[in-house]
Amino acid sequence: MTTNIKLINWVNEMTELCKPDSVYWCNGTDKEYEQLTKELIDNGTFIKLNESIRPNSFYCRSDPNDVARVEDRTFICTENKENAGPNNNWVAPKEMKELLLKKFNGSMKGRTMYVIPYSMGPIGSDISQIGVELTDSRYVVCNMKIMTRMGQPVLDVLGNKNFVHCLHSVGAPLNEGQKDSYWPCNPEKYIVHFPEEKSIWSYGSGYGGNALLGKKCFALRIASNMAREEGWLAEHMLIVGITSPEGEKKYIAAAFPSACGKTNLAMLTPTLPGWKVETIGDDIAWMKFGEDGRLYAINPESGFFGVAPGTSMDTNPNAILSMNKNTIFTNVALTPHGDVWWEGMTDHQKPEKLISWLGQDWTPDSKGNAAHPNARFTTPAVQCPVIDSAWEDPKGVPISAILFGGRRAKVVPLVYEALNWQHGVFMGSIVSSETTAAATGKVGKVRHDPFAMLPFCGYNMGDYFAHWLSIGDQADTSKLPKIFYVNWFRKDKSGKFLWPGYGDNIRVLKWIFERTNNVDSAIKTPIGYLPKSDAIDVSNMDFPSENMKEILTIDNELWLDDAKDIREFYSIFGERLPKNLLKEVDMLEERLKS
Ligand code: GTP
Ligand code: SPV
Ligand code: MN
Repeated sequence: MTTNIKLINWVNEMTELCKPDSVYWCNGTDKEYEQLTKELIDNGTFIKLNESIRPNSFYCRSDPNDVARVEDRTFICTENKENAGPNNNWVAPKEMKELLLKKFNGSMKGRTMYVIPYSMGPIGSDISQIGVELTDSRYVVCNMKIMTRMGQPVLDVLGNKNFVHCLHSVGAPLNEGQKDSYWPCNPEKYIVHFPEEKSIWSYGSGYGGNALLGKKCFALRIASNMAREEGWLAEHMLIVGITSPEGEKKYIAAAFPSACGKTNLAMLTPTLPGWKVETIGDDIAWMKFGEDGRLYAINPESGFFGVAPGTSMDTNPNAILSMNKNTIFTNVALTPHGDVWWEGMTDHQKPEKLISWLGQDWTPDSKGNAAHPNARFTTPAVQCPVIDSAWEDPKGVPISAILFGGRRAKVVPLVYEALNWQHGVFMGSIVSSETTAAATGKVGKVRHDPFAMLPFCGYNMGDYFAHWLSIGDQADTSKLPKIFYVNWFRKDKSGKFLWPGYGDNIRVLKWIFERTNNVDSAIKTPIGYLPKSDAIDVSNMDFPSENMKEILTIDNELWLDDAKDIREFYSIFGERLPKNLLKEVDMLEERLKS
């Protein structure tokens, strides 16, 4: 329990507004989780998976219209529209509050309102932040139990301090006697942030980043505002430890857009002998300067909410092994033995008759996918076989390199390195990537997604670029991470991936690792440093040298087209775009033309 008056008053006010039948304060115990999963089974939301195959795990289908983040329904409500920027949907706070008060009025009727105190980051660490989510979804409580540290221990460290107020309702009140849906939600959705008062109001969706408010809403959109005010970074990045055969260990962070390979890189199984990769986090990094002047990163989450399709013992065995117990699966397919299946899980073996994510009979001859492309597993990070021993270290881990990347079938080479910090910030700002199923809307369309933060930066992206530049200005340059850009997704003319990716990405990481030790293995090109022709280790792999040449080739004409496109993209930020980034485009063009 708590004596925090702010919290008690807020819970009372929101109870009055949302009118739930009852209020329940989550204590975070396993017993509580057991009770909630039982209720979810009774409601038809969860199906218990076969205990002898996958202990304490659950299968869940969402409403087919509530399967991913809704970017067009996501809002940043600042007093001044300019502060939200062209990268965000904006409505004036007063107007939005009025609208939301109407939506939330009685929105929890017939349901329980759960109070979830949670910590992003290890409980009690200086770097950690506390939020409280009020929700009428048991599914959300169960996922928050895995994804965050939650319950009574958080209230104990919160004491009388303030916290991020997170209100969530699926927007499906129940009349007396009305039977609940297996996945209650509302066709009208609002994912709303008030960065100035540090609060989040989410209405209508029960899925992923729309509803688990600690993740994108808090740890990125609200935290990016805090980070800017306080001089640190809240980023859409994985964090990974890499140890060389000589026993030298370094940590790197990498920002790729949603469904572009963070979880896979975070727990990669190296195909190069002697190299070791260990996981700190797979989605979000909070980075601050340490006393030694280096950037240190923590993973604010305690679980993985990972993309299921494409995950197999071949591509990501550590993910498969992480989810062998205590896991929630959403929108995958169900096997006759009470286990789960998805596209890409068993490439050597056709699945038997399944029940699809839509609840229909499915065989390999059926139309459509068995699992939704954005089907996900929610699993505790501690279960990852290669979790790093420092993953909960409140100091964080020192970062030696920062990678940016995206899905680009053409133009962008396998890897290149920034000339300096400012050029690296430029590289982050020009990330563009084909859209994926992680958000609703068209898939496969190339769009600008600077720093993989387009949907997650909680303020004007022009100011965000300036913040990144200022991080470089504050620092001792020799201690800053080196910046790289990678692209695992180059395709040949027939549309096949040129680079095998996954475990073979260690070969690129090896080059990056060596470059952070200033090994002379690069040539200067107009876009940055590229690996010398034989610098990427292709030992014990069948990779034609023509292919290597192709994925390391720069076509100046295509890059000049890209530069034009970058100028156009930059223009939307007007005065807020740092002049030094425009200078970087000028210099890029000059180098490409000379
Ligand atoms: P979010 O959780 O949405 O932020 O996604 P993510 O960035 O963690 O992406 P994830 O690692 O889950 O990968 C998304 C999809 O890309 C999966 O279907 C993977 O199989 C595929 N993928 C990941 N890495 C590679 C790679 O190196 N090459 C290829 N071709 N595909 C990859
Ligand atoms: C992403 O879309 O980047 C995710 C999934 O990590 S969600 O939590 O739904 O945002
Ligand atoms: Mn993500």
